[in-house]
Amino acid sequence: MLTGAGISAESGLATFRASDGLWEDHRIEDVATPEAFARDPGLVHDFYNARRARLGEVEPDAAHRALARLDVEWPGELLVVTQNVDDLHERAGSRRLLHMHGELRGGWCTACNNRFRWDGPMDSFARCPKCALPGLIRPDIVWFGEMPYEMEAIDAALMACDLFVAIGTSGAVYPAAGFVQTAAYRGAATLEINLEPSQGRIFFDEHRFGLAGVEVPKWVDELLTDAA
Ligand code: BV8
Repeated sequence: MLTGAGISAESGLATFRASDGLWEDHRIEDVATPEAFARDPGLVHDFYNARRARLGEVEPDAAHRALARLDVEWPGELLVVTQNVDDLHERAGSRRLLHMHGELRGGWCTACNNRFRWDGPMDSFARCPKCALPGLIRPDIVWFGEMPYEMEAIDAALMACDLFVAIGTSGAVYPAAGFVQTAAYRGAATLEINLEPSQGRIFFDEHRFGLAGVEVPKWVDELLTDAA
């Protein structure tokens, strides 16, 4: 399963490409690339500090909770790969979860390579909890041009899955946007649950259009009823 910003929209977190999207306030190049961070670390820290602070103001929605129920009750293999850097899936209770683009509550020391939890604001003077060097930590977020995390585990899951479901993603960013093609090529069934058709619409066998908070609980109910 692959989730994107649309699954957190009803929790109140901005998506990237909607009119209220984050990118509207900033050009991607100005905040979500290593070059942007090298050019203006303060701007990038501010961008992520605002989003990290927002996490304390929102709750998981019905779609996150439905996937957490599936995590508990589904008898077979299951993996949620999220492109989201929020913590709403885990706060809803999902355990079999991978953050392929990192996490807002994560920090990374570019001096000693230590990765650590970081809940408060981060700035250019903050010290690494391990090596204590100042000014060399960054958000543990995968920026454009950087390799997403856990790609081996994700590829293994794509090669083994019988069903691939994308929820709340526009299919605009790779390699995530290509996962459906890998799954479909191998003969897995493919389902898209989204407000509108994504850029990868032609690769999905089935579509359920509507709010994730409505469509995902319905789908999980059906899946668990059929599996019973
Ligand atoms: C890499 C963390 C290589 C940051 C993110 C040209 C062609 C193809 C590819 C490229 C290209 N040029 C460059 C590339 C590669 C590039 C890329 O894909 N660029 C795009 C713009 C073309 N990709 C990369 O750089 C990736 N790395 O390729 O590395 C490499 C190889 C070897 C060694 C080293 C490097 C890294 C990409 C990761 C970037 N980081 N996130 C942060 O969060 O700040 S990406 C970020 O944007 C998200 O994580 C997510 O992936 C993407 C946003 O997409 P969505 O989540 O889908 O959100 P969006 O708003 O777009 O859509 C929401 C959907 O939900 C909509 O469809 C909407 O209708 C729907 N919706 C809304 N509300 C609801 C709803 N649905 C249901 N219910 C609702 N209520």
